[in-house]
Amino acid sequence: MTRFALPGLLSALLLLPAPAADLPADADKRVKEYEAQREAIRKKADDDTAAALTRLVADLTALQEVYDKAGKKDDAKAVADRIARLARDADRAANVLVNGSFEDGPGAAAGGFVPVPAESTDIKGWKVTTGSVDHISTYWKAADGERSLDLNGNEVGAIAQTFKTAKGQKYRVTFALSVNADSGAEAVKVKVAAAGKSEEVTFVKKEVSKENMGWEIKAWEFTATDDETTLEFTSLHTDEAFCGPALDDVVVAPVKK
Ligand SMILES: [Ca+2]
Ligand SMILES: [Ca+2]
Repeated sequence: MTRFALPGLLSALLLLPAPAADLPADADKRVKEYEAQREAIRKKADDDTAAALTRLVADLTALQEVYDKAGKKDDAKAVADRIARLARDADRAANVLVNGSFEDGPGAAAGGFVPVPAESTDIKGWKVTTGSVDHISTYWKAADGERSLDLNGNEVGAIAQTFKTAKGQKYRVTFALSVNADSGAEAVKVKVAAAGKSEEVTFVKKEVSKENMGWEIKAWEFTATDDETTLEFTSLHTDEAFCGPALDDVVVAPVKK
């Protein structure tokens, strides 16, 4: 073994890439040109894809209205759900939320959930703002990952997260909604609110079980009025104390024009 072979051998043994040799300036300039070009191509592809999605969402929204007016409620609902899923999948990489899927929290308890009271920040990134919520682990199957929420912990609850926003920018909120499988209600409502606007979103209970929660993806938009925005989900289900709307997989991303 010569002394010149040693560094290469060590790199191989340690599975480290051999360091690139310093390039002369003219060659380095040419490589950097290529890298800039590559980034521009990627950005254009991203922008074109986002624009195509925006057109698709507009077309599907128009179709949804047609089905709605024709009284074809199931078709309208199926189209709305697909719009939300397409938007969520496109937005996921740009999610501005921390822990939007509630995976980081108090974790598993004997009963498969942990009640989290008002003022608590035990669910990373979020603050319980009213009543209590349950951080669900094994009690039912999450929409995404292993954890989700019951927005009625031991009573009607609410949870909020504050994040940086660009004033005047439109943001899309998508989230998975269901209902506590133990609920006897025919439907539950949640209020989603941000930047002084809010909407009541309903989940109609059909054949919901702990194994198959029938999660629906909902979409809502708001325009930021400040450089910080608070998004809040509030249970409007006051008929039952312990069973409320189930929430998971919250994604917030700027809407590209
Ligand atoms: Ca989750
Ligand atoms: Ca509960």
